[in-house]
Amino acid sequence: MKKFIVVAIAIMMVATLFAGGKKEPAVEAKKTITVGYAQVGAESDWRLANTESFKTTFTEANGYDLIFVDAQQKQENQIKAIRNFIQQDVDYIVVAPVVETGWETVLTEAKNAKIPVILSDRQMQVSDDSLYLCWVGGNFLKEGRDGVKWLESYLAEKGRADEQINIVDLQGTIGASAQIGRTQGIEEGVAANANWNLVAQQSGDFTQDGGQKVMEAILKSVGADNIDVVFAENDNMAWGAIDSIKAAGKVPGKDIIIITFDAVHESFNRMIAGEINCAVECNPLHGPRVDEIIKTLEAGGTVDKIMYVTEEVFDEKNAAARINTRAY
Ligand code: GZL
Repeated sequence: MKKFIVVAIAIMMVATLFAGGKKEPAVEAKKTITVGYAQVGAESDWRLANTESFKTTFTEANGYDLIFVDAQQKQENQIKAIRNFIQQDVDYIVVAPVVETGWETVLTEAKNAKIPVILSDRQMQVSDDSLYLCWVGGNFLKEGRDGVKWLESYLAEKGRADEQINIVDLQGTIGASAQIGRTQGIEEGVAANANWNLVAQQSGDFTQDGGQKVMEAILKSVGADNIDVVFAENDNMAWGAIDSIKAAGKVPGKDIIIITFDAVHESFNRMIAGEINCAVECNPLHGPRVDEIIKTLEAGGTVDKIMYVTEEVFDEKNAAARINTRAY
């Protein structure tokens, strides 16, 4: 019996040795995906949150090598960045196009180099939409319409539905999707309400300084007493406009209704403080969305051409309840 056990143990040891010595299949090293990202700039708090969302998603740990370029709101810088990405033969090019037109040539160069282009945030107008793979972002026309809907119900609630309402539209960067869509929504609202008058419309380029300076000039030309509502096509312009409104001796949120777009954290603070009446959300957290698109493609899947993100409307009534649920 003992002999048998000894032999059995010897056989097990030899088997283990061979099993242990079996050539393990080489574990394929995970491929690092190189992504070139041509960002608009750093013009607003929304943009900073958008950039942060990409930088915290496209990390080495998540399998990426991110080449990030801040184009300082200049299309020629974005085009130069895209050409550099092509030269570096990146796996994907991601662009948040500062304006919608002027991209055909450089997108054709990317197509010829067989590098897929993913659009995030703003859109491009191209004759051949095969020049980009897909787009993910906010529905800017709906945002504009939602702001108008909110104003209609707010005025009705205050018994001002039939009053003459003088409106200022502080536009974003002219030609940017967010400006085109929000402006259209606002202009539709003015056309649909005979007692609404668009007394001034000018671009503040999505910056706080731009909002402050343009609003200051409009207050002088139109007269602070002749303005009932300001639509600011992003938060930073709203905050700048509020400084000018205060300097003109008016109370923002009371004397002049303020409706803004983006709804970043600071605008929640200002809604709670009563300076902003309504903030229409435009969600900037596109990093994980683009990551999911790329991972789907890498796994051989397909993605929709146009993907809108869901967005809400916040105002002085729900801001306090929602501020702590906000991620940016
Ligand atoms: C909207 C984005 C706009 C924001 C601004 O998706 O393109 O650009 O509304 C930002 O704050 O500057």
